[in-house]
Formats: sequence, structure tokens, C-alpha cells
Amino acid sequence: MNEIKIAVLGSDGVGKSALIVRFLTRRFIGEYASTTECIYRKRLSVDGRHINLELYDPCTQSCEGKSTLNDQIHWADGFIVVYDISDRSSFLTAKAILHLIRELHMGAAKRDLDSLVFLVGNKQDLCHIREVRREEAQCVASEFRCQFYELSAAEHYQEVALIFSKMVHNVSLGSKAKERRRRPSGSKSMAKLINNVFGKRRKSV
Ligand SMILES: Nc1nc2c(ncn2[C@@H]2O[C@H](COP(=O)(O)OP(=O)(O)O)[C@@H](O)[C@H]2O)c(=O)[nH]1
Ligand SMILES: [Mg+2]
Repeated sequence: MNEIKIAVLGSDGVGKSALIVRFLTRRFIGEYASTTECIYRKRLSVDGRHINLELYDPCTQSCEGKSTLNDQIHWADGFIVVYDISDRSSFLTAKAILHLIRELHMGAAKRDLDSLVFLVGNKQDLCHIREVRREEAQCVASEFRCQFYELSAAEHYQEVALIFSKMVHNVSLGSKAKERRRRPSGSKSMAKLINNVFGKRRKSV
């Protein structure tokens, strides 16, 4: 797979655009357009493979032609679900999104999904007005079997970059594992086919 699609989901104002822009440009700008949904594209090299990374930044306010959360979940290979540690309602929304991801991906192998969903508590710099305890979020993350991080897009570039790189790595590993799982049965049937053809010829000689 040369394309990796990551959706950054969460309620309005949690810092989704800030996290994406921080990862792509290393900068924290402060204010981000939120009236249109958009897909950011970046070319990366992972383990010697060229990857086209697509990052989906939803428009959480109502805007024209907006895709549904279900569409976004079906589109993505990996999910970064963001809440604001100083806003309890955004944490409840994040929980509901985790639930929906699980539900919509029930058909997929569950173990595959575990490394492909991250729960991220943003705005750690606002910990003096914190409304969501770290331990509580950790519990939810283990309930949904996803990885948990707490950070600040405003203050931490390294942590933000690490999360995106890890997700790219995990999606890329998942796709390699799928290729490996497919290959043995594929090569077996090819070997069988060759054997059948030559076997028959040998018999007729
Ligand atoms: N204090 C603080 N503010 C942040 C942080 N990340 C984003 N913001 C602010 O939160 C607001 C909403 O951010 P935005 O990225 O537009 O949120 P989105 O609607 O989820 O895309 C903006 O005013 C940002 O400057 C952070 O880590 N700390
Ligand atoms: Mg935004």
C-alpha cells in the first residue's frame, strides 16, 4: 500500500487542525480555518518505501457538502481521536467516536484495529483548568483497546510528530502483515498450478 489515510476526529475546538498543522509545518499558529473540511497530503519515506500520507481534517461546524462521521471512519486506515483536557464534553464526544469506530470496524480483525486508534488529550498546557483526569482517559483507552497520549499542540512539537509517525508506522505494518498473510496462500496456489501443468505434461510424455 502506498497510500496511508489518517482521520483526525473530535469535537469542534479541541485542536485537530492545530495538531495537523503542527505536524506538517512544526508551527503552532493559534487560529485555524474551520469552515471547510480538508485533506492534507504529504509524501514520506517509511522503511525505504514511498508513502503518500493523507490527513483528514474535518469541519466540525456545519458546512456545505460535509461528509458524515461514518464516511470519514470508512475512509480512514488509522484514527487519531482528540479531546480537550479542559473540556469534559469533548471527552464524551471522543468516547462516542471510539465506540462508533469499533462498531463500524467490527468486521475487521480486532487485533489489527488496536494499534490503529489513538486517543489524544490535547491542551495539556491548560492543566490548571483540567476537567478530564489522565487516569480516567487511560481507563477509557484500555476499555476501547487504543493507545493513549496527552500533550499540547501549542507547546510540544516532538510529541505531536511522534504520534503521527507512530500511526503511519502502525498502518504501514498492518498493511505489510496483510500482504504477508495473503502471500503464502497465493504462492501455494501458484505452485499447485505449475505442478498441475507440468505434472500433466510429464504424464502424457
Ligand atoms: N491552550 C491551547 N490552545 C490550543 C491548543 N491546541 C489548539 N488550541 C486552540 O484551540 C482553538 C481551536 O483549535 P483548532 O485547531 O481550530 O480546533 P479544531 O476545531 O479541533 O480544528 C484555537 O484557538 C487554538 O489556538 C493547545 O494545545 N493549547
Ligand atoms: Mg479545525
